[in-house]
Amino acid sequence: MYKAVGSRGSRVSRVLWMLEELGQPYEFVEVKLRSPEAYALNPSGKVPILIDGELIVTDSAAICFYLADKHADKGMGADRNS
Ligand SMILES: N[C@@H](CCC(=O)N[C@@H](CS)C(=O)NCC(=O)O)C(=O)O
Repeated sequence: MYKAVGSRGSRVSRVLWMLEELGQPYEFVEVKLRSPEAYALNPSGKVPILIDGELIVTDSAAICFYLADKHADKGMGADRNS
């Protein structure tokens, strides 16, 4: 299951919205900005952070593109053929 890491009111809401739109189950892991928990996952200490198994993806836009590509069947990504 995906883990969406962030603090309430942060850009993690973009990731949660994307996961909801894709119908993917996820766990919201609340961490404070620039906390030891955030730094452990992202050298900048910033959120949001997506954990997908062994993979860690940071930056809300990158996370949304990653999810859109991974779940291309849901039609949330760019149509690179047009
Ligand atoms: N471009 C990044 C920006 C990430 C970012 O600045 N996140 C804020 C929370 S919304 C943060 O962690 N701020 C902590 C800081 O800059 O010290 C993204 O879209 O994810």
